[in-house]
Amino acid sequence: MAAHALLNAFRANKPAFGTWLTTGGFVHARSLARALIGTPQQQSWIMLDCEHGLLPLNPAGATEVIAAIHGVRDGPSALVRIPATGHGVGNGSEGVNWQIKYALDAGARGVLVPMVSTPAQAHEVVLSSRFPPVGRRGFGSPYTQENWDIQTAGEYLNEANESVVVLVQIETREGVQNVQAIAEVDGIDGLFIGPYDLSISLGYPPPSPDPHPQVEQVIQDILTVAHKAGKKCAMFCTSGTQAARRAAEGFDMINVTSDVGAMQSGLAAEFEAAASA
Ligand code: 3PY
Ligand code: MG
Repeated sequence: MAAHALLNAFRANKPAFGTWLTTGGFVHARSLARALIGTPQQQSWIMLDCEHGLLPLNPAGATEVIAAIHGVRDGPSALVRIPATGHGVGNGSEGVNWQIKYALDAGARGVLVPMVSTPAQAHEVVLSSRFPPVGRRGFGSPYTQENWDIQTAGEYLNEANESVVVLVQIETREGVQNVQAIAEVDGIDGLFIGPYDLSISLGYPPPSPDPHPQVEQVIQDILTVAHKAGKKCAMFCTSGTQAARRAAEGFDMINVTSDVGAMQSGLAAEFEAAASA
């Protein structure tokens, strides 16, 4: 089986901590993926944010960044958040379908689809992410297996349906109303809570840094529903302190920081230390 730190953590029922990647470039992604190698901390995944980040989804852009991450021995799983949202499904937009194809053909170990609000939208995500007979993903990329470090396209075909992680974001009012039915869709591996969109769609201010208490209640309910349906639940955090709390609450997958956030807070800490001399 190809290296897949996120899936290993899921299977071991251990919290999978990860990082948001918001800017492109091979060297930048490689540096991020290597950052914790040789330390006791494990970065289980890196999310290429092609929704709000400045990363191109086109095959060369995503493929090179995924290759940079997967070239690190014992490194994190590269995942892609696609630009299209669940709202496009069934509304004449093919975005979700072809963007999942680009991300997975580029070798991503999983996909995250923003703003999935109905079980029908979640089912479309599964169909686009899984090969037949489970779904209707097309087969034929000449490159994907290279980015999975396996030899042949046939081996990839055998492994992909079991190993590709399919996540949908719960972050709309309608998504909250339908959360149980979404969690029960076969082929969805987990629900990923976006606390910023969730807050504003429910009429509350964005987290600063923690969510409003009413939103917090909804977050805890989503966690319960996901686990009752036998699915993983993921949470977006912006600091290690928040992430530790979410892990203690039972979240399975937790964002700790972003490339830009880590750079800025690292600079701030070092300059503060320098100025104190
Ligand atoms: C949100 O909080 O809305 C997110 O999508 C997190 O990335
Ligand atoms: Mg969002």
